[in-house]
Amino acid sequence: MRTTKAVVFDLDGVITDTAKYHYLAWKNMADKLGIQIDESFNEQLKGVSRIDSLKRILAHGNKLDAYSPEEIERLANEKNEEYKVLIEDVTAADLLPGIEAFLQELKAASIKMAIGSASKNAPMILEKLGILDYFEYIVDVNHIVNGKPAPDIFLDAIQGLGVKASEAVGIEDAEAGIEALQKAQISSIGIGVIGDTTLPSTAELNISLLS
Ligand code: B16
Ligand code: MG
Repeated sequence: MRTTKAVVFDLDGVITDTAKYHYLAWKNMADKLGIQIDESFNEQLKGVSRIDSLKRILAHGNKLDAYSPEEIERLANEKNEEYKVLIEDVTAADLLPGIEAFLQELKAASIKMAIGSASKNAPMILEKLGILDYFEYIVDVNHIVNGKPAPDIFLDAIQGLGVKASEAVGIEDAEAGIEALQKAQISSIGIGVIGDTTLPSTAELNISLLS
């Protein structure tokens, strides 16, 4: 008898690779602000909210104190407008390997599914990918005070699904996300990052990994 009743998915890096578009938009913003960022710095932004990502970029350029909260909000919106243009053409072809088959497998086994993403664009991206209907609950980060690595996003996800932490498994690609799962006492599958179970890619996801 399986004890896992629910799976909570991160979005970016687990279901689709939008990280490259986040990076492009942040890189353009950083260039405008006269701050150098590269792909290795970008690793720190994975799973981190839009505003916190911008603050990390400003801090990296020693410019955090140079901007008011209103200016930070405006710059974050500007980045998001460019990001939305970059993801305009996302389709089901952009699902990461094995994801659709895994979703079908979980659905057939009546395992509940939720999205625990830091992205405010999550519902729109899921719609473009054609997989919105698999998910019984999508965390609305507009109502979450503390983003990853705080446990709040994942605690909201299991509450939304009506399951206990011990009955859920979370899938994450970012260190901040694995830390959030640990704090929520939800066991983790790490994709390219160390979790309770660690996989090199989404292609290895399958139902037999769930206890
Ligand atoms: P948005 P995840 C995260 O998604 C991304 O990894 C992170 O780079 C991004 O800043 C964050 O969403 C917020 O996204 O600007 O669309 O609200 O990995 O938690 O699915
Ligand atoms: Mg992610």
